[in-house]
Amino acid sequence: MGLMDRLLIVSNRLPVTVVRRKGKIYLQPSVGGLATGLSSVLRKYNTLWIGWPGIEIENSKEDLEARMKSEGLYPVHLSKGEVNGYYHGFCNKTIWPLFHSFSQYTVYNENWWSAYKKVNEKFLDVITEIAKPEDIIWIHDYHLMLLPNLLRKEMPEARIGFFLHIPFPPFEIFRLLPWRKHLLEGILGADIVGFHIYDYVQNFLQCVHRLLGYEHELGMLIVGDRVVKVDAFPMGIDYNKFENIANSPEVEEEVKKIRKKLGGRKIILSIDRLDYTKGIPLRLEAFDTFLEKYPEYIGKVTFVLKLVPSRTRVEHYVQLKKYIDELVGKINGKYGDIEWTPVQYIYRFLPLEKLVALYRAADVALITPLRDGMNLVAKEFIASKIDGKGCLILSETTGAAFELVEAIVVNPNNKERVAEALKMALEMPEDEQIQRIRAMQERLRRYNVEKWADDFIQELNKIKEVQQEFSTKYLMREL
Ligand code: GDG
Repeated sequence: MGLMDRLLIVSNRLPVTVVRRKGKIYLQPSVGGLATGLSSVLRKYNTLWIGWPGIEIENSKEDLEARMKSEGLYPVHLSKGEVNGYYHGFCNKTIWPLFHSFSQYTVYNENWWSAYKKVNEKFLDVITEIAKPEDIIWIHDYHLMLLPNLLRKEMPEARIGFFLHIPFPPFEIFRLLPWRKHLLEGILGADIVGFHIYDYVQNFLQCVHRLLGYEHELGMLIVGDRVVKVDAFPMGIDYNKFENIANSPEVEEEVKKIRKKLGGRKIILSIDRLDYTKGIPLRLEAFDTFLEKYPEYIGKVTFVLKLVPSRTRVEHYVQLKKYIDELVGKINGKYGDIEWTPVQYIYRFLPLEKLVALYRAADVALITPLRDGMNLVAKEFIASKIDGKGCLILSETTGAAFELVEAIVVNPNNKERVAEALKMALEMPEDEQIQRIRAMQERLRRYNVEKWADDFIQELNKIKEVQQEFSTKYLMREL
């Protein structure tokens, strides 16, 4: 692979957002997400990015379009109606809940499905305009599950990879979807299909078997005359970035400030997007159970609950926010006094330096999603612990739990057990903390985000070779 290889990254959002202020239009880097995680990887390739710029406009201004293209950004413009049906509807209210096994929250709506199909086709149009046969095309996530096959039909020889960032649900859940076969066929247009962990790979292969009848061999499927490989690629983080920020004098200062402000008490930390999959109410209840069960900790420990607003237009999220506000108030009312607030609640996006300072200042990270494709927060916490001190409590229903085996792994529904885990974490001898954290750091440093992307692309290239061999054999058999 040469330096000039072109990599086309296709994802719902571009790494920039177009914002309209006082009638003028600006480009603003999108915060968090794929873009920041991948920035170090992307420098290695000649990367173009295709995605929605985050603003609902039918016709883009030409100068803006030109500016974006000069930076390798190719916008897919969506109308208000499309954004509603495809994004707020099908992605956020159908796929997101169902794939996280929240089938009771899942809404099935034929119009949203139509919008989803239409938007996937719009992405196709933008790609076919720019893609060349030798390009590597990497499609990301649940917003674009139809795209691999749409693209395959237009460009039969293309090199296409698909990676899903969220869990792939078990057959019993996936089968509930009226459009289940279309989605599987859509994904199978890729040459390589990647998931965070083997459980999702197994689920996917089982669905493919039960719904489409394809048997696999070691994760290889034969779809028509193509070989498709399905495999696990646990996503890593930009380890050096977190380590470096954690090491900076500014963060050092900030850590001291945080500790001082919290009166030198032990700090329990959690960081999430405000989402029902993250198990936030149960976590607060577990903290309540902890204080009830071990009253010696009253006044001695502060729980910093750091949330970012997310999908504030979806009713379930609005209700959840209200419920969390109430629970925080209830716990603070029950135990707090003038000098001590048990739960310190932050509901906004913080600059990365502040986030890393929180990671460093915390004694315990309490990360207990009900279901989470991977969970990068757990990995970032470990990377930021430059002195090796601290303890991670992680729920077994996250992808990250399969790698971070030195964490205290819990079932998030078991409040008693989470309360015990908190006690154990707060009382863990320092040498044991260091031993556990160093072991996890070793692994995360090696399998970082760069390695993850390299692995994925390498596998994609390999499978292309296997396909060529396969089609030669196939041809010979026919002769
Ligand atoms: C999806 C899957 C999978 C959070 N608050 C702030 C902030 N963040 C950053 C964190 C972290 C990211 O947001 C959250 O990533 P997670 O992986 O924890 O969770 P999701 O957003 O649900 O991501 C997940 C992931 O995709 C990748 O495949 O792991 O399972 O659901 O990087 O640091 N960043 C800043 N300020 C904040 O206040 N700067």
